[in-house]
Amino acid sequence: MKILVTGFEAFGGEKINPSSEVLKLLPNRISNFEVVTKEIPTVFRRSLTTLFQVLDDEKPDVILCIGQAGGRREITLERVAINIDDARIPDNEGYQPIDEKIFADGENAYFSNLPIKSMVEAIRKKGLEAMVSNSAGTYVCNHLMYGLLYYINQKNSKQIGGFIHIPFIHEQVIDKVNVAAMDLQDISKGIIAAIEAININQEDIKVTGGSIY
Ligand code: PCA
Repeated sequence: MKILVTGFEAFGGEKINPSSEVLKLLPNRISNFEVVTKEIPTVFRRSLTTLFQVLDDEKPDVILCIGQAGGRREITLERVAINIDDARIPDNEGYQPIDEKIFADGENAYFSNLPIKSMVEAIRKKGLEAMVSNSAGTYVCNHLMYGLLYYINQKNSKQIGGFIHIPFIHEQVIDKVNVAAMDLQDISKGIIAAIEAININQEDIKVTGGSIY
């Protein structure tokens, strides 16, 4: 079986994006998955043309997209992607959509079909903070996750996929006050544990991932 893991290029004035750095630390095999990686541009339109091209070329069984959520403490497993682009800052090509649908013929939202609860638990077992997130935001990460699930839905494919947001790494917060960060090695340990928890034929575990906001 094959898993595609994607990360994003740096954006918003940062020099690096930990989601791309983590790709370099992944082994070629994780449990029974052959691992393929791809860096995605932090650009609304090109993020999806790039992703769809790799999906067509590699035909992975599982797709795990990763992005940076600066300010979050935990590795977060996204539950849902919504059909809206509402950019707080322009993307890397200067485009800043406000309240635009991603796909006119898409659902309002798609749920991740990864076993997010099992993945959270596996990361926690490594001693790292993890939780379910109920919003991937309205920027390029939500756009990519929505596009991925739209693609799977349109093709009626058996692929499973979803999105993980990761915190800043320590190097990124040296000049920031009171902003959470995680060690890059720990993030990669967490991602590997999350991938090991993916079993295509098994239902997710039933534990709470709820939060008030
Ligand atoms: N994070 C951004 C886009 C690229 C990334 O790594 C986001 O959360 O939308």
